Amino acid sequence: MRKTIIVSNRLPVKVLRSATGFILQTSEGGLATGLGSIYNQAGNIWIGWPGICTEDAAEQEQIRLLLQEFNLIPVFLTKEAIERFYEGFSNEVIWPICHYHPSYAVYKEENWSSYQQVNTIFARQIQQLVVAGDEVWIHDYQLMLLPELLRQQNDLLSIAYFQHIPFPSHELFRLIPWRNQLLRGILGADLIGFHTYDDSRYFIDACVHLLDLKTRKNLVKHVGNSSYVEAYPMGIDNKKFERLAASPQVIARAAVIKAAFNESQLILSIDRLDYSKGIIERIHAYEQLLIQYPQYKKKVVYYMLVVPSRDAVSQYKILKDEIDRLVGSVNARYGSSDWTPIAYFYNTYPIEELSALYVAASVCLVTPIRDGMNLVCKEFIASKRHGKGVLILSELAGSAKELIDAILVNPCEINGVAHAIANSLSMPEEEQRARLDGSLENVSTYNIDHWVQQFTTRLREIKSLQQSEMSR
Ligand code: GDG
Repeated sequence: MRKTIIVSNRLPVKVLRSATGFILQTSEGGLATGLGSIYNQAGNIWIGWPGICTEDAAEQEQIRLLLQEFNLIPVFLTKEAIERFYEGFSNEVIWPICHYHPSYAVYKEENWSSYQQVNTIFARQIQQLVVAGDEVWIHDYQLMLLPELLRQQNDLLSIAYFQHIPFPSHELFRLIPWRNQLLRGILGADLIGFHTYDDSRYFIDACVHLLDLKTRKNLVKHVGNSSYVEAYPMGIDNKKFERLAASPQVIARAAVIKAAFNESQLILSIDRLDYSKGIIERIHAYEQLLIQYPQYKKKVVYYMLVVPSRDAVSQYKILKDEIDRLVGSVNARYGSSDWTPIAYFYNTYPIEELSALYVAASVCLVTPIRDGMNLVCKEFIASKRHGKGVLILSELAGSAKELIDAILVNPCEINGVAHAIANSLSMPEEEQRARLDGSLENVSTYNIDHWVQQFTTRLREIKSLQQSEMSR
């Protein structure tokens, strides 16, 4: 029987040491939920790094057994590999280039070697598990070389690659010294997916300009294979966020949060610590709101949750210091003994707390400089089936292509964002509801199940198309 293998850098669980051995911490992320419908089925599996480094064979065996009953298979990586392949190459070359920050890219041969090695480790492990006809769905930019490595080993696999981050213009991608190997790596897949049509076009352009390949519409032709390159905007588990938002516990918690801020209107942002998320620009925009619309002083609070991420990478440490400094400066300059303009938290919260924040917020500010999709804005919308609220969304987030009823802004236009916040704070309730309903329709229809369904159906369609072409 044909099986499906999901592959990602990280498994949807984290293995933690406990007093008696190891325990699993499950991920509540949308991807884990959506793909649950696949890997939880008997015979299917998910392969990835379990979030812990150990070179002890007995410990590895213990972890393997622990994961096995959830259809999860660990790929063990050394600390050095995590530093070079993950932090050094994935997050210091591919991430900044794909997010239009070329000056943050650090090109080191040893990190590139590690990236190749880790992709090869994944390929070897998968090779032991697959048979002809199986489907392999590879997730994200840490594994760009994997499709081709698998294709070389087994021509009869159905291989799909989905990239969760943007794909940049070929003029940027060409800066990467190993750009052609990366492109060829991805092209091992039969189906290549991005969140937006633009990203898919940029990828096709890169294949034309950098590899000199021929294309026909969304089909890229190359030696031995051809790949379909298409857009699949990812959705969320909307029902989960609707359910949470309607639960008495979350409603009560939202009331407590609002009371803690003297019933001020809350402006909310939630991002991982990342320079692509536009956090610095957003603080400047909020400061402009306080300068240009002083009537909002003591009437609003900017609740800013920054989730710790990649703090071993130097650019992230610098960003964290800059945020700390800027928040301190705004609070010191505009605050008073009875009002702190920015409530800033550097923490990870349980999903119930996020839900309470979505419910309590009057405005949700999602203003990345670049974002493949951005799920926070969709979660905010799903949490607003009842009640009111306004979403301010960067036109540079993939989600802006779908959530056209949000207030769309250019995150670098600081005054524009400040005006958008002011307009949102005073927006009539009927307009808020109409905009929310428009977005809700999108978020509910194109949810995570729809995304998984569309993508996997298309992969099967492409495979049977290829088979009928071969038999002709
Ligand atoms: C990448 C792409 C693309 C945040 N804080 C907490 C927490 N979260 C959850 C949110 C949301 C997720 O993390 C963040 O997703 P985003 O889409 O906003 O951003 P990235 O992490 O950069 O994700 C992005 C995504 O992949 C999917 O393809 O949209 O463009 O960059 O779900 O709710 N969850 C919990 N506690 C927190 O404190 N439990």
